[in-house]
Amino acid sequence: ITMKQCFFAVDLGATSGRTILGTFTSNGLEMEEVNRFPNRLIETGGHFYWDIYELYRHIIEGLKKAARMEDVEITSIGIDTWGVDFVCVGRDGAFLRLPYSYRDPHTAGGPDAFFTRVPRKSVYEWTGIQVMNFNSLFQMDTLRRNHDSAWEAADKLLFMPDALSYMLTGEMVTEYTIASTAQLVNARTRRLEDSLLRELGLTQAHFGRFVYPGEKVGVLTPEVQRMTGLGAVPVIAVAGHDTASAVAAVPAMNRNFAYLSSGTWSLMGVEADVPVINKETENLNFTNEGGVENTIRLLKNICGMWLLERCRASWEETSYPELIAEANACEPFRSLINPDDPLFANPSDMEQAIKTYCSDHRQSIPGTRGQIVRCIFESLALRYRQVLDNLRSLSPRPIEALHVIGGGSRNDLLNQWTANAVGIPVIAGPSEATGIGNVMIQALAAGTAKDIASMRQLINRSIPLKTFLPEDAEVWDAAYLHFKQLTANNS
Ligand code: LFR
Repeated sequence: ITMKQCFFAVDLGATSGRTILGTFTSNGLEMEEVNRFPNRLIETGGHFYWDIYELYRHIIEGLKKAARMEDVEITSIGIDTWGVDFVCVGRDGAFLRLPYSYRDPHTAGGPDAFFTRVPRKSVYEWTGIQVMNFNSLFQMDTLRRNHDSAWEAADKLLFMPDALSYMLTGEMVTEYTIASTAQLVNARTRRLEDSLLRELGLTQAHFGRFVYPGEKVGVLTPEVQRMTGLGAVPVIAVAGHDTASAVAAVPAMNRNFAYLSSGTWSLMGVEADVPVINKETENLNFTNEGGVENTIRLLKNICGMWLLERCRASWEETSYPELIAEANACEPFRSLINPDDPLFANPSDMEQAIKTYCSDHRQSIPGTRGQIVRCIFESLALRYRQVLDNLRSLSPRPIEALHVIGGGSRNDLLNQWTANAVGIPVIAGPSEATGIGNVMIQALAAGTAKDIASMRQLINRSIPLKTFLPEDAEVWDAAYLHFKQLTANNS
């Protein structure tokens, strides 16, 4: 029997996780899901945590299942996750507490507290990272100020993908793309910035070996080998940040595009060759996160499907097609929200938060589920236009198309509205971009693939994409004027 050379991708989002086997065949890239599981916030004692042990258990289950598959040989394993969160590790190598979730409100006011000691301007000039309360820099500074016991006992800090690779291999690394989300990496030197570490009472020794996408972390420990039935399979540091993996998998044939990575968050941006750090990007709070092949992801976080995911949780998880159909049947532009209003960061009742916003802004209050969903989608499409308008002036290249990737790219209605709002073609897919990007970096490391550009073309050929052309320009222009007034004081 000939064995298939497979790459095992672990892709963890803030709402769900999955493991996938990726194989290069004569038809291009084939992806097969191994297991899928929810990832939930755990609220206790006034804080929100992630259960990293539960995530690990699901990964082990996935590996076990893959090990039992016929004709499958796992060449390597790669892990990507959401950004910014980290684990404190004690001197004996044990985790000191479950990692805090970036949705924990303990970082409220964190940036301003930090900027009393280091000017905001310097932090932005070094890192190029958008200021958001939950960046690891401010999470860490909050723990430091609060004399958090895990923080005070920590010998090492591991970002989520690196912490999971450590559980599989026993080796500690700090991977560049995930570290860049921390706001601790200098965008130009592409290393941890000492001036920032010092303010937190840290040194480089508090972190694992610094690696770039494609470097080997280690091999499965004997313990993991025994549990899974696999051999000493290597674990590769992929682009550990899920968004970096997703952007690697944009199926673009040239570089004149913007992307929208659509999941719990909507990340909209362009690919740049060097950091774009200037007054304008600082004022508009655009970020310069580390990408694959030395690229920079110049982008902005937009609150994305989180708005709907949270509503759905109180609607007995009604299916997306059903909710989309209900939205489509409602009156257009009845009420709009600013998706990035702090009200929506982590409300106990999202539906109520949306109603409150509409009433505070003297608009019709959405009453039905369809009206709520319509309000979310129309507002997102208009917010995409606003951010894309800003991107056009910041981008080093013209923007001729918008590639929508990730789970949200399966939403035809939102894709069409996005095209209507932004006025350029929207190309939707692949929905599993993050997993594909993860596999791509492993393939590069194994020498199965040459570079990102050629793999993007391969994805373009092997995965069906849908194109949406702009329609109804006048109606959307009018709605956009209204949206701009609503959001006049935010960037
Ligand atoms: C998307 C993402 C974003 C990051 C946010 C929080 O999954 O990684 O890029 O800003 O989650 O970590």
